[in-house]
Amino acid sequence: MISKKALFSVLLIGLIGVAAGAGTFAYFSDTEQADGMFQAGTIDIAINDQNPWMESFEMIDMKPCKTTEEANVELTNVGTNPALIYKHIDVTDYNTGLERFECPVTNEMFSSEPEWTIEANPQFDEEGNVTNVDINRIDDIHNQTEYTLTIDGQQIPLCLFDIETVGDVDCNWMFLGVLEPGDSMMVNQTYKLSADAGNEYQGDQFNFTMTFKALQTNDETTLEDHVVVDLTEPEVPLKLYDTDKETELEVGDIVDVDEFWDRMWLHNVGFEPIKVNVYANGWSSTWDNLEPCKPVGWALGDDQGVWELILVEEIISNGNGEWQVTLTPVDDNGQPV
Ligand SMILES: [Ca+2]
Ligand SMILES: [Ca+2]
Ligand SMILES: [Ca+2]
Repeated sequence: MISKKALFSVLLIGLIGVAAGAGTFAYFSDTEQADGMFQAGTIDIAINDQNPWMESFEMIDMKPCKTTEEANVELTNVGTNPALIYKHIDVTDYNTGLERFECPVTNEMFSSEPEWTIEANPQFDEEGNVTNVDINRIDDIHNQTEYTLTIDGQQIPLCLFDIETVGDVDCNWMFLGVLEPGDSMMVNQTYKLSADAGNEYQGDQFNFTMTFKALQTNDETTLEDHVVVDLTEPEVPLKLYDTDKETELEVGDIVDVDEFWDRMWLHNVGFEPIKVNVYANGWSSTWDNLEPCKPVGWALGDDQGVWELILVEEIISNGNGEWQVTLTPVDDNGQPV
């Protein structure tokens, strides 16, 4: 049995249906339609035409001042989007490396007798027998390995970021630039054992991994902490430092040289070698080929006690990569003496 209320509803709907069908209108119209597809873009790099990258680098028999090994790679953006390119070196392990010499007291292995002599500090009796050793391993050879980075033929002045050795670059993500789809970037790196590396580094070895990462251009968070390698040539490639590179000097600065001798440093922070002439009250000196990141120092002072203060008067370019630094002795009031 249908209730009264339900019956009323059914009737009302029937009536509306009749009303709608009572008049029919025509309208002009047009519809356009296309098939759609959603696909994510890609971020993908290939290195030296390998994707994935399967190379490894082995640098052996390195000696102070001797060999420079290279790790050169060509990075290609094979994805569909521009990508931020980063590089990372991680020193995973360092140790004594070659084991050719056995400590006569502890039987520990060293690379050579000279290395053992330094690291074991042996004591001898009158017959020349080793009586005691005090072993202190010095195997941090990554801190003695000088590192350079060149991108698309431009050497990067890593000294600007306090990076000189592999130890300095270890664990730093470095931003190398943006790579458009299809474009390539040449990244050349050199590894050289420092001229200061003594016998304690004989045969020593470090292992490392080299990683390149590509990120979306709007990704500011994945590698928030990184060093930006600036590829623009600085307007002034020359920096002048006071004693032991502690303080950078600028035009107008006054250096106290009454401590008899004071050291000053010239530092090329540009990409190309430059020529620098330094003038100081009749004295002059020229550095013909000041390499990037190879600071040179000289002693500045006056043993006759006439110069007490030196004004950095001018740092100017003479054009063609030639720079001039003028230093003027001044009195307490900053007036030339
Ligand atoms: Ca890849
Ligand atoms: Ca060793
Ligand atoms: Ca060692």
